[in-house]
Amino acid sequence: MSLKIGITCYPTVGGSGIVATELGKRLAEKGHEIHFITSSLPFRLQRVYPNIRFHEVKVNQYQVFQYPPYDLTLASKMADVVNMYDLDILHVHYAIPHAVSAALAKDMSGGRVKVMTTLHGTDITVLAYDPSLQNIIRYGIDRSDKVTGVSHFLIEQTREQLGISRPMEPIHNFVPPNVTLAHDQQALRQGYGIDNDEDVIVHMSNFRPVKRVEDVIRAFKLIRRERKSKLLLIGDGPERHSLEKLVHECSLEQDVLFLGSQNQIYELLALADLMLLLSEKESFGLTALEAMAVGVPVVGTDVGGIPEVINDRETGLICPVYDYEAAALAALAILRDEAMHQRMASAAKARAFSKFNSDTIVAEYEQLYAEMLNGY
Ligand code: GMT
Repeated sequence: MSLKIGITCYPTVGGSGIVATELGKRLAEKGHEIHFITSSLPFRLQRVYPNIRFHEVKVNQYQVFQYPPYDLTLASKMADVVNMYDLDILHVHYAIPHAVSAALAKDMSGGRVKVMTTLHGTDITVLAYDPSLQNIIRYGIDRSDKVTGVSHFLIEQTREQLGISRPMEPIHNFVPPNVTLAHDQQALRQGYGIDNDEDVIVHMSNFRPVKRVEDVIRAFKLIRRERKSKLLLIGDGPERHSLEKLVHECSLEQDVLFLGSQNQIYELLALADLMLLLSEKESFGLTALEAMAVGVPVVGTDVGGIPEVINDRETGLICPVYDYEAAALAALAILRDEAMHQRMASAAKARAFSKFNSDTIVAEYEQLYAEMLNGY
């Protein structure tokens, strides 16, 4: 059955926006009518889909408002779109404000539309610790018809942190069933000045303090002592300047490449022999999965949902958070042993496609949509 689905997310760079956009695209390909109700066009949309519409949420600035009321404008826009296009479902990504705006929109539009909220992480692992926000997050979750979280860890955390007992379903993030690379990888390596005998380590994030990119650079410094290698840093964010300073202090300018935010991430990830993801908080770790999808093993920390993505000793290695020396040793163990590296690279790709394949995961969402519409 073809459904009319409104999707709201943070459309700028970030895992939750990527997952929401990719989900919208897959659902559109399966014949559903998708309406993105967001503050700007989701950045991963990239091509035209006749059955995807975009509804921009624009907050007008009136002097009377000390703070622009984005949440209310969003709710009002959601209600408009529900009424105008007769939506079956509002699927919102991130509890606040999106789940709360959706609850209001549902009330405003007569209560028929169903609301699904997908929790992604910082809405729970950071914001739910703030007493001034706990009630509103709990409200958004309780008023949703279905709630999903991107890892078992996140569901547990939500229960513990907010004392929520309602059913919540873990649905993991996903990657496409096959990733095709457009560029000649050898030419790309040369373009970046990577010699044939060099290892390539990659890290990709939004360079926020929780990502511990500093640990990535310190671990790389230790790896670099033993092996000729380059570190590709993909992404941008508040710590970039201080990280560039750190690279300078470590005299690593020749070997650490800041690539900034990028769109063609699979082309870049595929250049790497290994990914480092050393976060102190991570409800899932989409970047690790994206690396695995192109056969790159990952050294990740033992936090949040990372161990649900990386199978320790099979598709990479798990090391203690804040211990960049342990991360460097783990990376060296993989890089030194060609057979182990090959085995982990193949296992990473196989796991990405068997367990986190978009076909399977999107079908899980569709199953929940059907249950929700049937009143389960
Ligand atoms: O990690 C971030 O800072 C961005 C954040 C977001 O809201 O997009 O990512 C969260 O959602 C991603 C997609 O589900 C997950 O892969 C990330 O692990 C999660 N981030 C955190 O939990 C810190």
